[in-house]
Amino acid sequence: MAWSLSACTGGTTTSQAPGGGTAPAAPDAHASNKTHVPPGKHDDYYGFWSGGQSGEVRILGVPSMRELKRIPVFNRDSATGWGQTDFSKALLKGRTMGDTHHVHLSYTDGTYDGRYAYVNDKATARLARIRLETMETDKIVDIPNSQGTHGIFPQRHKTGLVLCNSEFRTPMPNDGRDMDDPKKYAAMHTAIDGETMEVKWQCMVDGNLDLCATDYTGDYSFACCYNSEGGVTLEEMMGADQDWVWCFNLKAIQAAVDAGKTMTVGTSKAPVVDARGGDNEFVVRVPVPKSPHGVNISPDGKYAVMCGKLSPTVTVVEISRLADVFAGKIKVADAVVAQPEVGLGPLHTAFDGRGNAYTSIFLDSVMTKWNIDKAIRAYKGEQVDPIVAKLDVHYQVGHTNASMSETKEADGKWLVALCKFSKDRFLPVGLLHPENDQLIDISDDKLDLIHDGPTAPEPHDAVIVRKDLIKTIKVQDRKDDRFKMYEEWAAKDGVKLMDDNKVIRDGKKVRVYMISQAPKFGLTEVRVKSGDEVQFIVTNRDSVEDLAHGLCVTQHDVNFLINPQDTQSATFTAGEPGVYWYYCTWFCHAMHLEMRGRLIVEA
Ligand code: RUQ
Ligand code: CUA
Repeated sequence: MAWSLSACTGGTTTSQAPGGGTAPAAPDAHASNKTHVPPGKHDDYYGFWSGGQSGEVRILGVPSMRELKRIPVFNRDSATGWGQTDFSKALLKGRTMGDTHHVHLSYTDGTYDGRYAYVNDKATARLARIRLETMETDKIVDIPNSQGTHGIFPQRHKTGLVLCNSEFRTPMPNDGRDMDDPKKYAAMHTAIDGETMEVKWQCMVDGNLDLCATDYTGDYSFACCYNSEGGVTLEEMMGADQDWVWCFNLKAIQAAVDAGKTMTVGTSKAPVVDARGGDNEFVVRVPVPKSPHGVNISPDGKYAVMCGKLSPTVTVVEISRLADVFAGKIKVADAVVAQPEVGLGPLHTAFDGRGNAYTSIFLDSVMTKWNIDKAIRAYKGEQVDPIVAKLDVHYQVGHTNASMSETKEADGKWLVALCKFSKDRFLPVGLLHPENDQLIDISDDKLDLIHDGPTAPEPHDAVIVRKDLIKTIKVQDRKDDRFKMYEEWAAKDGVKLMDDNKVIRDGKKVRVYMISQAPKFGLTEVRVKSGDEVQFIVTNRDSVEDLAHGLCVTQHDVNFLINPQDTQSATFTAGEPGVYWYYCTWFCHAMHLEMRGRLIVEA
């Protein structure tokens, strides 16, 4: 079979107009009612969207698809000062960009526990954590011996490990050895403790690791390998008709770690279990055609669904059979219980909790709804068609997800199709068009496309979370760990953060402790010398919900947000002699414009 792999030329969508152009699909008359959330009313779901090349995470309301917030993670953010405050700089270690693909929330007993969100950085092999009560990034960890950290997934039985895949194979360690010998390259499946954010162990394999999923019991994790060939060029990577999906035996790996049957690689102290050459006690390879991409677990915990990408099929594994595979009682291929044909270019699968799966089909630009049970019966030879419905989406859909689909509480109300191209769907805005995140009603038998959602590039993935599972706080909790750093500085300088306005000179270092309370800063004049290293440590005494202030020091590239009851700080070098106004950047009061003071820089 031959077809075009390019995003913009192929496709069999019914909305394809003759002559290669595209005609917009007919608008659905009742669509607007379903997605409409009236003024002042809330959405039913939080959507957590990764921000792709922006390095951030975004929160949308579902079904309105209104963007509610952008959470800076790996990027520098002018509004909040992320990437500029002392706290965020310590997390980012001088990096200014990231590439977030997969955001997943922490679990307890198979559903979201409302504590954390985790997100990968493919650009620099990092995992970040966001505290959901504040929606702020609180930890970032470097993943050793890894490049292209792509798929991540937290364990679902409790807040346990977060498994992270390195998509790119490299020499091990990557210190200049074996550079021209790709056969010796390897990849790491890394386990990070979701509470402490420490690397617990790494499991080394010789093929690549793409998307990731965990089961519901804590026994297994899965990783797609599209490059079983170990190729370094496109042609080499596409060579084989069959690749595989790795299934990691987490208990066997933990036992090896506990028994000290590990090594270390490079300068990292993390214990490494060597599972190269699998199948072995640590990992088995489920054969999957061809260059598989997504792997998703059904909400009942029974099945892993693996998408073929260059094969029109998805491969379904019955997870309970894996124990017999690891025990050597059955062959790994015997864990496969279905392989329905769903369309050209299947990438990811969502579930409705009613036994149906929804697979995104990139090349065809469709969503395919299919029934898992019927697919299993068809695989056994029964004459049933597992395909329930297909819906054109616009265009070239990547990820898909449904409301609560990644939990045991999948409720089958909403489905999003995260389309990589919008082509003609919106007003043209220059060379790069927005992506198109389409919202689909799946509450009854048909698939009902009801909303086009333009998004800034490129949210790869999203999860849709019932709103009652998320509880945010209104003012900062001063008992939080994050405040220890400031409290220690203040104690050394004999300063009370909530009460004092004080300038401490320490050689060429000047620490400015200052309070903000609408509409005033605690100091209206600060004197320093040109070339001093100046640190502003600002505590917002206001404890009114949403009463934030910002501190911008003009001409000094400094601006950061201070939320109610928060302390934030930033450090900079005082410039040429002169008067530099500092001012509040968040509209906090009728006298907001007057909320300013002078930084007087003396020669
Ligand atoms: S990937 S379009 Cu980064 Cu999740 Cu599949
Ligand atoms: Cu404080 Cu504006």
